[in-house]
Amino acid sequence: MADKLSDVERIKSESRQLRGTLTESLANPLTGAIAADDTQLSKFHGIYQQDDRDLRSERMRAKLEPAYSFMIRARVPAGVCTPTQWLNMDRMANDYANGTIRLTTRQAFQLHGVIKRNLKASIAGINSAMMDTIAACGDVNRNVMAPVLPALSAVHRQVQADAERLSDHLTPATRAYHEIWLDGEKLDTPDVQAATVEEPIYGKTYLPRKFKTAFVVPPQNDVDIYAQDLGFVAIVEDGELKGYNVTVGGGMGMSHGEPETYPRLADVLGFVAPDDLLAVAEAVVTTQRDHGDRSNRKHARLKYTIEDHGLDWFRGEVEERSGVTLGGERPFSFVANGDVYGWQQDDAGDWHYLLFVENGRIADRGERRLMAGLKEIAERHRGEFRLTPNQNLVISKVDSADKDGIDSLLREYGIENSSQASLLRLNSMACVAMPTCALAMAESERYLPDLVSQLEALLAESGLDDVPITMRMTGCPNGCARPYIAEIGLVGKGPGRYNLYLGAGFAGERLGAMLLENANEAEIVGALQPLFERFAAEREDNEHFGDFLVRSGVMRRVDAGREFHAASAA
Ligand code: SRM
Ligand code: SF4
Repeated sequence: MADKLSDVERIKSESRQLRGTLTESLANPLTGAIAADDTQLSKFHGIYQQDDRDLRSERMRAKLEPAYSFMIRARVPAGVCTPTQWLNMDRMANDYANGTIRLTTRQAFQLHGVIKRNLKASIAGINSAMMDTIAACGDVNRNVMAPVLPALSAVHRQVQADAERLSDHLTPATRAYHEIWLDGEKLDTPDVQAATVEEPIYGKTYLPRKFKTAFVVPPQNDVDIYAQDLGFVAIVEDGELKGYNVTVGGGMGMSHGEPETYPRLADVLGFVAPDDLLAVAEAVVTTQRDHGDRSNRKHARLKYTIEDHGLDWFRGEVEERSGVTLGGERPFSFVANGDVYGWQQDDAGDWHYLLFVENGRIADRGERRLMAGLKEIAERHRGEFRLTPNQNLVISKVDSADKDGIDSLLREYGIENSSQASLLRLNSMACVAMPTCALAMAESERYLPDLVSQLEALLAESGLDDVPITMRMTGCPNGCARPYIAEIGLVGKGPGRYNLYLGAGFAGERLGAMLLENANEAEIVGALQPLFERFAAEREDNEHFGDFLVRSGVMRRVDAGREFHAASAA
């Protein structure tokens, strides 16, 4: 007998294409929360119910319900947004949220702290600037990522257009979003429901779990293609886009103490021509829809479907469903998985400034006034912005005549890269964690900057301050900042306690393994200091920290996710 379906499957199936009782929940004045089932459905609309964890015990003592508020995630396909959209997001953040904007690890915007009575106005406000939040979360394809620097590739525009095309193709068809948030025409009557066709790609119960897609142009792996459920690696020959290597089955999430869950790097499935892209992507999605595990959500991602059935079986399904025979993998290689900072000029003569945004938080802090500075830049800028997959921002398509003006604004607001950051900081990322994330076990965004300061000093002492090292922290093992593919990965275990993972590849092509479990700051710093010293003494030309740790035998090499825990225990 098949295993019992998870409760989220029931909620989706009874939801009438994601409507549930969201309208009633919003209208209920007695609580700042929405109904329990609706908290699952709201995710498909880009909304998470949260509560301020800093205030939890105080509110409990006062016998008050938790300080409920909502996180809203706005999709930005391929990361591109206009200055008008930026200004709109700035306004939403100030009018309805906590006055800051969060740039995410998937090129999207997040607003935190929106209370229930402001939810509808916020979503409508976001949509008023031609941006939406549908499918930013939930068991569907999420924001499709693409590289951000046109200067790095002659085929950039084509790849970006393909990413946007695929994003449109995989967006859910339900009208529930428009009805609930935008006062669209109500289609939710019994007659209309009977006539409503099911979602053409997703069906009645959508996917078994979240699904993530990205495009990349080698040699920069800025989207971390190996962490994606579905990836497209541009193959460029003689300056022409020939097509893509398709990758499948990447993912980061795992649970502490549950070795049957693990981070996994994607495999290359084969090569596809640009014209067949949508058919192949859709076949990957529907294969996962039909074969993904719907009983155990911890085993429901595409990575486990592939582990369980095998890559050859999966390729066969995709070829049969799409009618496309995939070609053999074409050669490619990556040099780094971070961002390339500063000014770059593209082949059309436009300039692009990749701006460091520490942990993606746009806020005014002391001398560094990112929120105010970017607002003024958006008011003057005539090009675009691009959100990067590493929580940074590109001021994009700047005319040569406007470049000095942007530079002086960056200086005036104290936000230019050179004044802010060491190489370690520039290559660091932290997930949100406390106080908003319900799943956080430890601090991340609020703590990483301090730890980086301590490690910067150690690196400088060892003469390593000119060596880029990737470092990522998350408040729990879900891996939202992709820590298992950073050379130094820290994953929250409890308050002030982290697992330390080392030995991953600088281009995100190899997993790290655990060196310390449940370690405090002193133990982490104490373990890294001698390794930095040894690295400085024994480093080969241009060798990266993760590569050194594997070459020197300090850490075991981990390529396959299923070996992750065994390597960590060694
Ligand atoms: Fe994530 C859940 C934040 C990228 C793996 N993630 C969450 C939630 C929504 C917590 C929750 O379910 O209640 C976090 C909200 C925190 C808050 O207060 O804002 C959250 N994830 C984030 C963001 C904002 C981190 C950031 O600092 O930028 C990223 C938003 C991306 C976006 O715009 O869509 C974010 N999350 C990721 C990534 C990275 C990526 O996609 O490249 C991963 C690892 C890749 C992957 O999916 O395997 C990731 N998030 C997870 C997981 C574990 C999934 C799994 O397969 O086990 C969860 C928990 C879950 O789904 O049950 C989760
Ligand atoms: Fe929250 Fe964990 Fe994701 Fe950090 S990694 S944002 S703590 S779910």
